[in-house]
Amino acid sequence: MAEYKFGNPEIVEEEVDILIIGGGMAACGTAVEIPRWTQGLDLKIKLVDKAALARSGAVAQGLSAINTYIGENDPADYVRMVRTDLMGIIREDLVYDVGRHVDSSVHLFEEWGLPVWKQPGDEGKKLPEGGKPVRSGKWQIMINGESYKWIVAEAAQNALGVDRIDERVFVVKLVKDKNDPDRVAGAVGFSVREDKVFVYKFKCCLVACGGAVNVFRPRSVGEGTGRAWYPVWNAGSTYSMALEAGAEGTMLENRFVPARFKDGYGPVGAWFLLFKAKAMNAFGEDYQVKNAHLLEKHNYGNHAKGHVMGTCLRNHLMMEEMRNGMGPILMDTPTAMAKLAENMTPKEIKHLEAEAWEDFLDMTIGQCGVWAGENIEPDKEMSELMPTEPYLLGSHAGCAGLWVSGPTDIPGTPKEWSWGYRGMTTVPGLFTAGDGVGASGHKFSSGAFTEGRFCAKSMVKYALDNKDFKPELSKSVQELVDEIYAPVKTYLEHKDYTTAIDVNPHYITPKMLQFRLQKIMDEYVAGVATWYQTNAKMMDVAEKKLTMLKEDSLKMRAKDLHELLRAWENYHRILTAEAHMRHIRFREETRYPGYYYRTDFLDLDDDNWRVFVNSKYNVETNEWTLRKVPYKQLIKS
Ligand code: SFD
Ligand code: AMP
Repeated sequence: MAEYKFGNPEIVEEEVDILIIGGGMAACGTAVEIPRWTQGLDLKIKLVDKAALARSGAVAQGLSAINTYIGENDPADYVRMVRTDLMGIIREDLVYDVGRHVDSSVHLFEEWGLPVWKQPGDEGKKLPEGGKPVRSGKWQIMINGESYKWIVAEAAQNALGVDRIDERVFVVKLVKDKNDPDRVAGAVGFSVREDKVFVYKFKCCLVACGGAVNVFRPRSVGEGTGRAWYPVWNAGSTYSMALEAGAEGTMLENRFVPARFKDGYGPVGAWFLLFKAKAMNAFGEDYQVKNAHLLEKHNYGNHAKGHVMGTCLRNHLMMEEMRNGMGPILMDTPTAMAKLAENMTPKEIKHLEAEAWEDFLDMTIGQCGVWAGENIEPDKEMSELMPTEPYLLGSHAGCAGLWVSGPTDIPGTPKEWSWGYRGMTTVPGLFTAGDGVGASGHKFSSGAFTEGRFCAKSMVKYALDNKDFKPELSKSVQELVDEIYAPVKTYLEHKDYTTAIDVNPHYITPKMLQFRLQKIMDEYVAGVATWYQTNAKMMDVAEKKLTMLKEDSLKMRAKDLHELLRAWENYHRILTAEAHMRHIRFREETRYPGYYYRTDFLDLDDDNWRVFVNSKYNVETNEWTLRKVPYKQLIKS
């Protein structure tokens, strides 16, 4: 086979006013909203996505529910639910802001053609016309969502126009301004299809590249290693690029360990909430009842009362069974379906069966593959549940992310939570949304999109307020290109040293490096290998190993564009992993049992730790600074 030749990239330079980095739910929200604020203005805008907009990000496969729709509920209650779920520490200003605006986003989705399930008699009636949705839970509504991302992306594309979208360009780093080192002025990336480097200059940008997946060793092995619950192609770019640019991170100790249908990673929400299924241990015992007393230990239960049992606490009760050898944990799908079918006609029963399959066909097709491959008929046989490897994210039942400026009109909000433009990080000109925003989980697809809309408005304002700002990059274009293509150079220089392409003392393959990262995180930073347990000593070892890994990452090779992508994804993962480890080590308590345990500080300690943990990274000196930031309750209990 002819060797693929590359290594001398064409350089594409472009100056815009606003750059949108990412093409997921949040970025599409920005794209859709931005024309509303730029009418009659001569602002240049560009959206750049590492993949194809129509199927990029977490919603690539579609979804079967929209998990945040307030409807008849009170946004203040939404804040109470999120606060309880995330163990008492959230930015209530941010969460409330999402709550009061999110429904209008869902109405847009429906207007664009997303089928929202309706109550009998209300079919054909849109939500704003009073059509009552089928709720799976208090906050969630059911959709036929296989084409959810297509629909949203099409609206984004129509709003911006195809010329203002660069697809298949992976952004590697942000570049500071030459004259004002506090602010960002550019971004640099490369095409994953052609030998091309893109250098953008801008007045401001949105970084909305989703959360971080494959930082930890996944449960899936061999050819299934690419399988995960969250999107494998979101590699922590949001966190690493922003942290390197000097943005303050918040709650990066938090993670999400979802309980999922084993091996296929099928979500459980619809089964628990809509189909009313129960989960049990292998001996038929309801572990939530059996282990309820565990909540009294270590003060975990302090935050379990009131509005919802926190997702991590549900995990905690389940994991106790697994640790004690009482597994497998089973989701009783047959009983749930039989109960629902009690008063149904045969035709309705068929429809119910179809819905059970569709829940996964719409968003996690792999789960249907597992059912089909293992001859599991969900109405006849139970399915195993399993807690997955940890993910870092800020939009689902987790709150890792960046510290952003909030709304100004919510009574009691500390002044220092709002420093100018809604959604801007602590770096002037750098905005984020969706998984990027920390301390405000449970936004899901609709909330992420809504946060993107907030940023559209504030970025336009920022661009106009800084009309005379002329971005100049702190590094030359050639320096940036050399940096990005360094793994290619490493490969080309050394490839002939050995006869086996993957074995070479001068380089490491991105795949091997990823294995190393995942092993470190799994074994020392509370991955599945230790049942999510760690302590300060283990993290000291992790620090040493991560430092060496970071050094070695400069020796990653890229024999083609695919490997160049993998190399930079891994680089983003390493920085994200380091932030996560340092935050966990700083927080000397176990705030999220079921997500991770500090075995040296097993108690939840509200007196000392009901605070945000914020961090800053200095890319020049490689130093981290962590600090506590007081939590403030804005919505009364
Ligand atoms: O069932 C770069 N989510 C669910 N949300 C719901 O509302 N309902 C559900 O049913 C949900 N469930 C669910 C969900 C996700 C997944 C994977 C499954 C099931 C299987 C969560 C939402 O999807 C999630 O909250 C939002 O999508 C978050 O939005 P955002 O914009 O923060 O992230 P994104 O959509 O993944 O987009 C990221 C984009 O960035 C691009 N990108 N581009 C350029 N350069 C780089 N370096 C980049 N790195 C990444 C990506 O291509 C993408 O466009 S359930 O479990 O509850
Ligand atoms: P999941 O499918 O697990 O991603 O969850 C989808 C939605 O249902 C999210 O809003 C979850 O918080 C919620 N959810 C999932 N399982 C439960 C449960 N057992 N009790 C309450 N809410 C749940």
